[in-house]
Amino acid sequence: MKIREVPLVLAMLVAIAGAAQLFEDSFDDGNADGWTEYSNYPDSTDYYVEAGWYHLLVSGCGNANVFSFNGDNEGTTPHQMSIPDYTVFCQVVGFSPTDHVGVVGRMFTPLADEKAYVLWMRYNAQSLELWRHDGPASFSAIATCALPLSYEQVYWVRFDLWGGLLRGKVWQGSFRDEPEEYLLSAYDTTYPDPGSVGFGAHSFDYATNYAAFDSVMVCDPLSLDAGTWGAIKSSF
Ligand SMILES: [Ca+2]
Ligand SMILES: [Ca+2]
Repeated sequence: MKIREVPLVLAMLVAIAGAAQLFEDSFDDGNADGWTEYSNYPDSTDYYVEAGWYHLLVSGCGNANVFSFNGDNEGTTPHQMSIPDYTVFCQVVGFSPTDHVGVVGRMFTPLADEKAYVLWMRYNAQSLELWRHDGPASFSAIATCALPLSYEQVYWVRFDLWGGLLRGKVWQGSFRDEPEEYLLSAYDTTYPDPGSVGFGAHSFDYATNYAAFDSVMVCDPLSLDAGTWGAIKSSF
């Protein structure tokens, strides 16, 4: 396990960003309370928090997925977001031989309907792809780009859902190393409701799907204008 605990970055961002923050979880309390776990093979899953990272696993099945969902509106199950436009940040690690590790926005309830936007890191295709999921086994790639991806490497992911404008970035290093340019973007208004945020792993083949996540932050885009964001990031 190469991933390590890095609580300082998130703590500082929360302190500095203040109102920007709609939701965050760094899993540093050792649990994933509040998260709703979902898999199409629920009996073959394992979920646990270790060293401040949230691990999700599904093994021994074909075309299997494993996910977990949350949001700042705790009045729903799963928790949903309170507003439809937001930016999701998180840290991601994928483990061999998982095909796909994804960050999810606007996940529709009930979860079994599998309607959402997912920013997929496709380790098998060495690409970043934004898919609109319209139901089990029903999806469309609405933006794609080539992206070298390595197992056990920690990546930061940023996923914007601002109205119909959907954009993604992936980078290595620290939070403040975020590149200015997005890797991909699309315009799609099929799912305008807040839904839940989440993350997970999937493979088409019969495989173990295993990924870990940390430093989840969901921000209000109105607080992420260039000036404010630049000031936050330059301060640590
Ligand atoms: Ca917790
Ligand atoms: Ca953590």
